[in-house]
Amino acid sequence: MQITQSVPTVGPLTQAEFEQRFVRVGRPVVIRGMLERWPARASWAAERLRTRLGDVVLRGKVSTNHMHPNFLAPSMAQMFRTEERSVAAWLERMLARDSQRARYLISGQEEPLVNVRRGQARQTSAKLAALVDDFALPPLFDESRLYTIWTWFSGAGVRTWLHFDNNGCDNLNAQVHGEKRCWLVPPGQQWRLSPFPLGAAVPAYNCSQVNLESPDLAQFPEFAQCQGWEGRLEAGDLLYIPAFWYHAFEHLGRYNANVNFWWRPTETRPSDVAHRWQLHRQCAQALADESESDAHALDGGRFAAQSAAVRAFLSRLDKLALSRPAE
Ligand SMILES: O=C(O)CCC(=O)C(=O)O
Repeated sequence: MQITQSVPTVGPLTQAEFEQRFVRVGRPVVIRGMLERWPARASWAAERLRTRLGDVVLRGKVSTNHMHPNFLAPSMAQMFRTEERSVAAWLERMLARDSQRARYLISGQEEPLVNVRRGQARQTSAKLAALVDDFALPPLFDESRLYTIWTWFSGAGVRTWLHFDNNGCDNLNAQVHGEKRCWLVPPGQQWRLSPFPLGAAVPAYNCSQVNLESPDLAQFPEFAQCQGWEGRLEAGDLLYIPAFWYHAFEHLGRYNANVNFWWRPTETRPSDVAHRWQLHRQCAQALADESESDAHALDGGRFAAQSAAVRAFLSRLDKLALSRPAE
């Protein structure tokens, strides 16, 4: 991948400025200086978290190496393995002195902090409820559009795999402690990223098959021409990831704590990724008659249960969605 742009860093913004300069045009940005008053900047330090939540048992991710998920692992069970242990035990593993520490990641996928579903009251995790008073919703989007809030805790060396958020939402990711490097890829570049095909055995249709850290260009030659953005998040920064941008992170701090906010955009900006996501959702709904699938469920699995004919049809549509755009 070629890095053609750096994610710009700006100072505090009003909602109107943010909307006009970044959301409307779907451009990423790092916003600095808007989290100064958050108690979490002190109270989510590893030691304080251990004191406050040490005995709370949480489910978290366990990779075979530092990649989350590690799509190079030989089985799906290893790619998506999770385990339960106390927060104190997770922190001990994440802060260990050896490289094993990068095998562990706590994310909201297993325990969302807050969920808001259409027409329903806000649901807060009973286990993590103590954390909700430690931050404020960034005053950059309408609260009525909030979809979900997740927390993320990790040690040094973790890398999350290149993916787009399959909830269709805009995302503000707050770096509370530590540091991260991020890579963002605009939706128009999707055809160069070779996402896992719809209806395939690995249901992660929102993840690239390419290992960003060591791309196999013989298998994915188009990736060499892919044009991406790179950015850096320091403690106190807020990263805006527009809906349908692919993104991946490298966790640089010895201890990293983040909270991120997804909200439903007022309108879906048209893009290759959005169209393919809509195709997936419509097929999923038609097949399973679901009202609203879970935000990050890797729900392609349900296609695998369908007949070979349905899967072949989906895969033909998907090839069209992923083909090289006309010049
Ligand atoms: O922090 C990370 O590694 C992943 C964050 C992410 O994927 C997100 O905010 O959507």
